[in-house]
Amino acid sequence: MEKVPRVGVAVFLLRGKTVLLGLRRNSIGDSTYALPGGHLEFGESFEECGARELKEETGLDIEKIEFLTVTNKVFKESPKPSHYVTIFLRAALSDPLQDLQNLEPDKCSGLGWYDWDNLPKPLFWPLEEMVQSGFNPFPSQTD
Ligand code: 8DG
Ligand code: MG
Ligand code: MG
Repeated sequence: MEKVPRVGVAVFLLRGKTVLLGLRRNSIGDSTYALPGGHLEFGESFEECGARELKEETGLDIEKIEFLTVTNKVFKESPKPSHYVTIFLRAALSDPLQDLQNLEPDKCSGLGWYDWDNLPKPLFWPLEEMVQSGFNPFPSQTD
């Protein structure tokens, strides 16, 4: 396959002080905790992609989807190096009582809500870098 950058969309799904993370089973970032998300498909908006990936991976319906930031990363550790421009969104649950389901167990060995102040280790390295840089996905108090 031709070496080209691809577009990823990852979602900080926020519930109270917690965020949804999954333990990845993937050649990129295997056995690290990452945000739900996936590849932008032809014709999609970022928000449509985020909502679709959340539904596919977790069964959850989300709302209040907002753009947060974008990263540009080369993943040299995977068998075939890959390059992603990744769009980060934040969102809320449409209905807080929805069931969380791990619908892609071949790609994820477990999903859970984690306190932002006590994130699990190891985080997927691009996410770890964001956290280390002081990035915070929660709306600021002054909003
Ligand atoms: P798809 O077939 O469902 O479209 O893809 P996927 O298997 O769900 O893709 P993914 O690896 O979950 O996400 C696509 C890429 O986005 C990933 O390989 C690298 C980039 N990415 C980041 N940070 C994060 C993150 O925290 N979570 C996810 N899921 N992807 C991320 O740069
Ligand atoms: Mg996916
Ligand atoms: Mg995914």
